[in-house]
Formats: sequence, C-alpha cells, structure tokens
Amino acid sequence: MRMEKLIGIAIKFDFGETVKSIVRFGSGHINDTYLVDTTGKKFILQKVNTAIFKNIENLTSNILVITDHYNRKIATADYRDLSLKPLYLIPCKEGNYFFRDDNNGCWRMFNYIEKSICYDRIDSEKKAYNAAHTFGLFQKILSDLDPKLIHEIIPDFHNMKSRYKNFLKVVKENPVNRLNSVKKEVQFVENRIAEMISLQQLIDDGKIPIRITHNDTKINNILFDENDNALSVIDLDIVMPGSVLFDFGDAIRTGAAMADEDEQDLTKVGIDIGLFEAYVKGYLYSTKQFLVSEEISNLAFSAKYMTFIMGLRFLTDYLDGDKYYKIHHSNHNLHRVCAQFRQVEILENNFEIMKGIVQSSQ
Ligand code: ADP
Ligand code: GN1
Ligand code: MG
Repeated sequence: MRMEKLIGIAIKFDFGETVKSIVRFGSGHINDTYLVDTTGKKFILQKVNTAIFKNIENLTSNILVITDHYNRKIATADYRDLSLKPLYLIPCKEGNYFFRDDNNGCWRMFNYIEKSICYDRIDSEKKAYNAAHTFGLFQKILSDLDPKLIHEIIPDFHNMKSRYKNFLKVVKENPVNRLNSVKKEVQFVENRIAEMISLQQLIDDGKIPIRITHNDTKINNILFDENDNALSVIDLDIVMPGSVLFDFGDAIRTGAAMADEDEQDLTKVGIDIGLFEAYVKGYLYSTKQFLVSEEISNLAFSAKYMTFIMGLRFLTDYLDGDKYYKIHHSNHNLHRVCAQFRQVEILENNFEIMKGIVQSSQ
C-alpha cells in the first residue's frame, strides 16, 4: 500500500506524534502488519484480516478486556519484577479502537514493545524456558477472567473433528483439482486421524477442562529482549475458550523445531529435545498448581496434535486454492504440509522420550 495512504490511516489514531516512516513488519500469516516510526515512540499498525475476523467489534472488545486484565495484573507485586511489558490498543481520534477505511478495511494500532525481538524459531534453552513460563503465566493471569466477557471469535478453532470434517469436504469437492498431487498426504491424515480425535474426545467428554487460552502460541507470537527474557505475548486475536494443550502443543511445534514451518529440505526437520525439556520445565513452573492430571499426561501428545492439525489446515487450504493463509509462492501451503507432517513423524519417533521428560519434570 502507498505510503501516503498508510500515513493517512495512521494519523486517524491518537498517538500524539508526527509519523516519520511506515514499513511492512513481521512474518504473521493473517493480518497486514506495519511498523510506524514517529518523532516519539514506535507503533504497530495492523490491517485486520476481516475475511477471517468477520466481527471487528467482538474482536476489539476481546482485546480490550484481555489487555486491561493482563496489564493490571502484571503491574501487581506477583508479576512486577518480571520483564513483562503492557500491550494495549491505541484509540482512534474519534474514540473507537479501530478505524474503517473507504474500502471497508479495518485498521488498529498497538503500542510497539520497545527493544523487542521476534523469532520464527529459537535456538536457546533460556528462550524456550522463558517463553514457556510466560505463556503459562498468560494462562494463569486469564484464569480468573469472567469467560462471559470473551467472545468465541472462531468456534471449534482447534477442534480436530471439525477440522477433519472441513478437510473431507474439500477433498470431496476438489475445487482446484489438486487432489491427485496430494494422495500421499491425504493418506497420512487417514492413518492418524482416529488417534488425533481421541484427544478431542477427552475435551468433549469434559476430562480436559476448557479455559481461556491464547490459541496461537507460535513462537513468533511472543517477544523477547536481547537477554532472552520474554517481554510480551502478542497476537491476541483468538484468545478465547480452549485447552491449555493447544497452547503447549503449538509452542512446541515451532519453539522446539529445528527447521522452519515451511522448510523444503525435509532432512532438516526435527525436534530439539533440549528445547522441549526447557519448555516443559518453564511451562510447568508457572502452571503446575492449576493443571489437572489429564492435562499434564497429554502434554507430549499435544505437540503431535497441534503439529498434525496445522498440517491438516495447510493441506485443506492447499486443496481449497490457498484462500486462508498468506502464501509467498505457489505450493507454499504444500511445503508447509510436508514440513509439518515430517515433524509429526519425528514427534512420533521421540514420543516416549518426550513423555519421560514430562513425567520427570513434575
Ligand atoms: P498475525 O496475526 O498476522 O500473525 P501479529 O499480531 O502476530 O499478526 O503481528 C505480526 C508480527 O508483528 C509479529 O510476529 C511481531 O513480529 C510483530 N508485532 C506485532 N505486534 C507487535 C508489538 N506490539 N510490538 C512489537 N512487534 C509486534
Ligand atoms: C496463523 O497469525 P499467525 O501467523 O500468528 C494462524 C494460526 C496457525 C499459524 C500457522 C488466526 O498464525 O492458527 O497456527 O498461522 N492464525 C489464525 O503458522 O488462523
Ligand atoms: Mg502472529
């Protein structure tokens, strides 16, 4: 988008400075994110993906409720000494917390977390431990938030039964004629779906509780400082009812991975057991008091579940003609599928070791 247009949008927000520059920022798959540099602080300007987030009022209301609760808590004695920084929406000059442009595009602005570093992959146990500890604290902090205040932004988001149903529909319809090229991947899904659904069944049966969870704990949704301390959990769009296992599993999927989510050289795909162990320790340190035994005993499995469900979602999108995720080249979704499914195999090969680590870390 042209700079003048971006500046025109940025100045709708009440940040009280003059804009110096606006550049594309980050590697998220969903929203369009820009870094706004000003004569004072920096800000994050985002064009919200309204094809996915259809109700901007509910989305904004959730973020306001969550950040208000979170920012108040991290300022209290229990959290004050940690490295956590507040995250908040900047209001528009007209009072709302989002701005609708002439083309019905929806924009919002956050404070920029100063001196933050964002990683698509991490390489140190300190980062893994601190990310885990912080994602765990995030769940703990939200545990006394009234669930009635939170809208369910995308129902059944990590529900394996409904993701599988969507997949079967697109396999049947084969809208862009790609089915023939992914026979092997479809078989991969069929071979594992019953095992994967067994975790969803525990949730449906009430054996695994529903809590307010982040639901998008990819490692690039947490920001670090230069000493590997966690500064902030970001990307709050789908904070809503879910299982803590979704958050644990998705963080392992990316935070203990040895290759990028879309790595084409599958020999590079792997799990770093040292990072996994650090993550387990950091996570249990902040959550052990409130997790129930069914949650703890399924932590290792959740890594397989979340890696599989991402592969399934990428495959569904590939078969559907790449409508959901941002792609940077044709077949990008397919590369993601192959890397995720290879990672599932690696997690299967390491499953007993991972379970042992969880057991001995309690
Ligand atoms: P998406 O939903 O597209 O993933 P995110 O909200 O995760 O969007 O933002 C994309 C990227 O922008 C993040 O991964 C991070 O690099 C950067 N980012 C987002 N919000 C902030 C912030 N408040 N401070 C610093 N960086 C941010
Ligand atoms: C998306 O928004 P981002 O890039 O952090 C997606 C997640 C997937 C992830 C896969 C709302 O996350 O569910 O895990 O891509 N977010 C949404 O990389 O669908
Ligand atoms: Mg993100």
